[in-house]
Amino acid sequence: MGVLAVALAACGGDEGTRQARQPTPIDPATTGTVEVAVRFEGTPPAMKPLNMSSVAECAAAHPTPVLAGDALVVDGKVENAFVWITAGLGDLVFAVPTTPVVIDQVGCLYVPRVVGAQVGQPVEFRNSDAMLHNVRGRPEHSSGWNVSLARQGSERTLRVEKPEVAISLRCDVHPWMQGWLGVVDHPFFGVTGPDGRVTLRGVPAGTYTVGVWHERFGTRDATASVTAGGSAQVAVAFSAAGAAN
Ligand SMILES: [Cu+2]
Repeated sequence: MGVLAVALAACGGDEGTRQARQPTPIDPATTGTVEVAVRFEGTPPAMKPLNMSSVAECAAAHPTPVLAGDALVVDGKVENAFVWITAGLGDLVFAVPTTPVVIDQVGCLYVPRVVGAQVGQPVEFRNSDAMLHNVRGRPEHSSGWNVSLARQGSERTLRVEKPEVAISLRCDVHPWMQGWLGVVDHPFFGVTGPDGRVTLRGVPAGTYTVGVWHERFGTRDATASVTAGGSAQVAVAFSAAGAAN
């Protein structure tokens, strides 16, 4: 029995070591911000109306037609683009937030549609609908999942092990449901709002590559040079030539 106890303790120790990596101390006075503006040049592609007629309770949740939500552009400002630092952070280690990122299911839609999380951060799937949903995630670099949220108020929390932008979220019951989860190993990420903008705060002074991902428009890279107390402006544009239809 003594041998078994030692073996189990060793396993637990390995796990603990990885999670106990000490965050690199960063003096806030040495950091700046990156302000990213994402635009679409030209006429954005149309969004198809979702056909929920096969499931009456989903259709009943929407008195007016619902568009797919996969190409939200107003006055050239792109909503729901995922923005993150893709290179330049070197060996810096960052604390993993314990506050969960919440992805709800409301009216047979993911809310929000596009969301970011850090590696190891709790990601909570919630069902606010009165009907069953499942959430199927098939990342390429981490373990996949298929969780069932049978009742209103059901919730399930998981953690993604490796960075990946972006992981597709689907529901087998309602084939129009589509969400996206961007996972990175640092805190410098965000999703553009209706103003097409994301602000990354507390970025150590340095030069970085900033990635922008959009589910239909593709990806773009830009360079940002951050100075202590400064604000680096980054403008990224998609165009009709690069958009998937
Ligand atoms: Cu569903």
